[in-house]
Amino acid sequence: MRLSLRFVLPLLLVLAGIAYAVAPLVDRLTLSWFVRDLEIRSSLIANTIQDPLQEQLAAGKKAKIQEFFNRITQGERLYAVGYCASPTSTALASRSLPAEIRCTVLDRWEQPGDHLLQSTQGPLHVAVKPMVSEAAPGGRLVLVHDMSFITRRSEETKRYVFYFFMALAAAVSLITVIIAQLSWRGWMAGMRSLLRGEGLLRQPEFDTQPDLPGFKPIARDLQRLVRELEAETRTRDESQVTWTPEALRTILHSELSGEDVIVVSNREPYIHQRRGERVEVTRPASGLVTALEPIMRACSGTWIAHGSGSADREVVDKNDRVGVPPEKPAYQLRRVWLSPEEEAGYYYGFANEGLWPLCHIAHVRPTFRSSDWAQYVAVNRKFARAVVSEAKTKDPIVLVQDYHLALLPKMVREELPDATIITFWHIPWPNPESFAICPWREEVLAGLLGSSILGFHTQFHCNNFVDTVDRFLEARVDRESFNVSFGAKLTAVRRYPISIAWPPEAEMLQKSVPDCRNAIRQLNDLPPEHKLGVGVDRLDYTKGIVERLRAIERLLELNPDWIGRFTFVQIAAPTRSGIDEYQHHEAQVRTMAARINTRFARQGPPPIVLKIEHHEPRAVYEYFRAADLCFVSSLHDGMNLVAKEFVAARDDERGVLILSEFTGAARELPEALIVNPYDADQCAAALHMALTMPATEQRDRMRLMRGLVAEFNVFRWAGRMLLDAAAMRRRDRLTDKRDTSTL
Ligand code: ADQ
Repeated sequence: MRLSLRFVLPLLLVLAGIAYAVAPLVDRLTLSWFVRDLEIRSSLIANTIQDPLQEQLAAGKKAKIQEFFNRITQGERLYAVGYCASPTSTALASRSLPAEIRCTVLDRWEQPGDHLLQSTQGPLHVAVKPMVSEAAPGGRLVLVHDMSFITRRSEETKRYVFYFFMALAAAVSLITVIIAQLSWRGWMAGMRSLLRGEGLLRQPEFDTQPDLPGFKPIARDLQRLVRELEAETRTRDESQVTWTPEALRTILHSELSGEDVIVVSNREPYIHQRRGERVEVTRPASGLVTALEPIMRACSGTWIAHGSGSADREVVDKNDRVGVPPEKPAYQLRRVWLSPEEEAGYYYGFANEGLWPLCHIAHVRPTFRSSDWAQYVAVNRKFARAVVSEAKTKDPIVLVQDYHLALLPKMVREELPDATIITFWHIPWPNPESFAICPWREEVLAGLLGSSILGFHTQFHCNNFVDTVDRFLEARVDRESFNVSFGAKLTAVRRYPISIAWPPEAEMLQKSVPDCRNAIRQLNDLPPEHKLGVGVDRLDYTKGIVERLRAIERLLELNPDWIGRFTFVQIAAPTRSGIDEYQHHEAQVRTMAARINTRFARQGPPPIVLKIEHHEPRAVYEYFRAADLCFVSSLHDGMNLVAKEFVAARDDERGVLILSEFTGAARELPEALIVNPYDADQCAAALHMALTMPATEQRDRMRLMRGLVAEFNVFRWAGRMLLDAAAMRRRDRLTDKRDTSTL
C-alpha cells in the first residue's frame, strides 16, 4: 500500500499542477469566444432595430425612442442601448447607459478588439455600430452587454476543469494501483518461489510454456541470478566462519537440530581385533575414515559399516551396535555382517577389481564378473535395509560413502522417499568413454541418481559424471545448475573438496620437529644430517609407488652425490591383498626397492626403506615431521589426504611437498612441486630441487599451503554438504506445505 501511495501522490500532484496551469488558458479562450459572440449579437441587434429606430428618429419622437431602448434592455444580457447623432450630441439612451459612455468618447470602442469596459456595475461589452441617416450622417448606435455572466461562467469552467483533472487523476491512479498490485503480487510470488529454489525444482514447467515467448529465458536468467546470489552469500558467509568442530557442531545444531543423521560406508571407523586374550581397537588407514570421524563426533548419529574385525561381533549389542570412540563414545557404530562370498563378490570383486580400476584409469584393466555384480547388488540391499532399520524418522539425512555403495541411494530412496541422501564419491569419475566399458553402467548411474546430492572432489569429476549420465541415461541434465533430473527425481551434482581436520590433534604435534628428526633417523640408522624423504600410502597401484621409486633411482643416476646422503622411507599399508593385482604390485614394489638398494649400495644407508605395515596416525605424523620432503606420486587420486596431512604436520614451516598433478590436491596446493609421475626425469629434478631448496622458500611455500588447508578443512567439507542438505530440506518442506495448502 505504501508503495502504491508513493506512486499515486506524485501523479496527483502533477495532474493538479497541469490543471492549475490550464485553467487561465481555458478562461482566456472562453472569454474570447463570448466576446466574439457578443460582437455578432450586437451586429444582429443593430440590424434588427435599425429600421424602427430610423423611423422614430425621422419622426423626432425622442421619448418613444428612449422607451423603446428601455424596453429592449429589460432582457438579461443587453444592458444598455444609446444613440449618438453626432460626436458632440447628447446620447439618446436607455436609463441603464453608464455615465462613462458618452457620444464624445465612442471612438474608443469603434476599433476592433478593445470592447471591454470595467464599470462600477461590473465588466461590460461595448459595441458601436454606425446608424447612418440623411438627417444624421455620423449617427452611431451603442450597444452595451453585461459581461458578469461571463465571469460567472469562467469561474464555473475553472471549477469544472479542476474537477475534471481530479477525476482523471483518481481514475488513472486507481487503474494503475490495481494493475501494479496485481503484477507486483505475481512478481513477488514468482521471486519468492525462485529464491526458495522452488523455481529450480519446478524447472521442467518452463519447458511446458512454449506460448510465452521470452518467458523461459527470463526465468532462466532470474534463476542464474538467484544462484549467483546464493553462491555469493555462501562464499561471504563461509569466509566469515572459521571451520572447527565447534563451529560445525553449532551450525549443524542450528540448521539440522533434531535431524536423524546416518553415515553408511563399507569401511568401519573402528575395528575390534582379537589378539590372544585381548581385544585391540584400531583405526584403519583410510582417507574416508580420517575425513568422516570428526563429523560423526560433531553430530552424534549412527555410522553403518561392514564389521570386518575378528572381535567385532564380540563387542556389539543385540542390535549389532557399539558406541565409539571406545574411550569416550560419541556416536553409534552399527555393523553389517557379510559372508566370505558376499565380501569376495561385492568388495574385492565388483568394487575393487571393477569400479576402482575403471575410475582411476591407472592402466590396470577392470574385471567385471556377473557373479560379483550379483553380490554387489545383494550387499547394497543389505546395507540399504540397515539404513531403513536405523532411521528414526521418515526423512533422515543419509551420508553414503563411496563406490562400494553406488546402488544404495536408489534402494534407500525407494523405502524412504523423503530422505535426504548425500552421496560422496571419494575416487575420480572417468570420462564417458572409459566408463562405458562397465556392463552395468546404467544401473550404477541410476543407483547414484537416487541421491539428493552427489559430491565429487573436483569440478572435473562432476563434469565427467554429468557427461556420462547425458550419454547413457534418458535424463535431463542442466549444465548451468549441475542438476540431473532422472525418473522425476532431482540430483544436485556438486564439488566438495575433502580435507583433513584442522588444527591436527595436539598429540600429533606433541613431539618437536627436532625430536622427530632425531628419533626417526636413529630408528632407521641414519646419520643426524642425513636427508630424508617420506611416502605414506596404502599399497595401491594407483598411488604410483613404482613410479616414485623409479624417480628416486633416476635422481641417484643423475645426481650421484645423493647416494648415501639421502634415504626415502616408504610407509605402505597393506591393502586388498586378496586381489591378484595387489599381490603382484606388492611384489613389484619390493623387488624394485631391493634392486635400487643393491644398485646404489656403495656406502652408507640404503636409498630406500620399505615399511609395508600399518602405522598409527601418530607414527605417520612423526615421519612427516622428521622428513625433508614428502613425495605423493599418485597416477590418479580423487584428492589425496597424505599431501594435506604432511602440510598440517609441518608447523615449523619447513619441508617440501612433491605432488602429482593427477591428484585432486594438486588443484588446491599449487605451491607444492607439481610433477607428472610418469616423467621420471622431471620427478628426479623435483627431488633434487626439494633437497636443495633454501629454508626461506620452503617457508614461503609451506605457509601458503598451510593457510589453504587450515581454511578449507574437513569441517568445511562436511559443513558445506550438510548445509546444502539443510537448505534442500527447507525448500522441500516449503514445497510440501505449499502443495498441501493448495489441495
Ligand atoms: P585413499 O585412497 O585411502 O582415500 P588418501 O586420501 O591418501 O587415500 O588417504 C589415506 C589415509 O590413510 C591418510 O589419512 C593416511 O595418513 C593414511 N595412511 C596411508 N598409509 C598409511 C599407513 N601405512 N599407515 C597408517 N595410515 C596410513 C580415498 C581416495 C582419495 C581421497 C580419500 C578421501 O582414494 O583420493 O583423498 O579417499 O576422500
